[in-house]
Amino acid sequence: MKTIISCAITGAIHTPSLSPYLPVTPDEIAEQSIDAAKAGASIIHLHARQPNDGKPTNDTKIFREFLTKINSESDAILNISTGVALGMTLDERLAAVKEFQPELCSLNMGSINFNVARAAKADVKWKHDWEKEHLAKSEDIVFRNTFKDIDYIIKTVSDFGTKFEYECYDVGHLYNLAHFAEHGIIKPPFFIQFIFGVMGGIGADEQAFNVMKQTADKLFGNNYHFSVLGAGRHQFLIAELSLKAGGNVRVGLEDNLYLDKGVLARSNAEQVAKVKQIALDLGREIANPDETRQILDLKGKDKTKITLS
Ligand code: KMH
Ligand code: ZN
Repeated sequence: MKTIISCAITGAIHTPSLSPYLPVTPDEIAEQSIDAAKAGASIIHLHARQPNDGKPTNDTKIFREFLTKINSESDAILNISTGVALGMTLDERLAAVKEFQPELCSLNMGSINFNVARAAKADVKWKHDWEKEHLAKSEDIVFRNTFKDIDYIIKTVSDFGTKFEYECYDVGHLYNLAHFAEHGIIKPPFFIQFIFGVMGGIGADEQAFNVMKQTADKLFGNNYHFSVLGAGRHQFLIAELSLKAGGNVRVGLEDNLYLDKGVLARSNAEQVAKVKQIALDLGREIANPDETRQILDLKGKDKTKITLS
């Protein structure tokens, strides 16, 4: 099976002062997405930010600006977050997916205390008032994804034919996913993102990888495809484990600002190029967007509502 590379372009975790290369405006997000696709990513995972200060937003006008631009210049699969940002209501989180009905959207498979408070202690000059507080307060926020919330997102989104990137931060989340599968609420093939190294979830090492993989094999047999995401410095180590085991990978500045120890990535495309080379060196081939659509059984770009108005 060919390798699917996903790239998560900007997210809602990192803040602009942590890296000058984090894309913030719609033009920056579009440009880095197009370049990441050219570098080998077939899936582009997207959040939006306010252009003036980089604060995460669910504003669909801002989403429209970059979604249409990426769509006109790239054939990549656009994947819109339903996590959006800590502290938003479920309906706020679903606004963009409802409006644009993309081929893919994220679905977070459990509640966690997604703690990035350590980053508030970074030795940087903060450009915007909101940044430090945004990071610091995460140690006391539950990223809420109850069974009822998950069910609500599935019911809302399934009418659009949008499929999911199932975000699993710990082993229990795989069992949560199995619950929805067993009740026929979701249908295979399941595209599962194993997430390692987010504080509040499982750690990022080989043993953790094996636990997630073995548990998913037990629960989903041949009915799933896995990808991995290692947060921060764990990104490429975890990617390599997945590639060796026949899996897929997600990189991007959403989850890691660096290319190497102490070296900031100057773009998302740099990280895509690096992971693509690791994959090629391991003898893996890279899936293009249409091959990825086939593997994940996606509805196709023409069936989304990503239009100019
Ligand atoms: N940043 C990832 C660890 C979402 O957008 O719904 C999780 C994520 C969630 O990408
Ligand atoms: Zn995300």
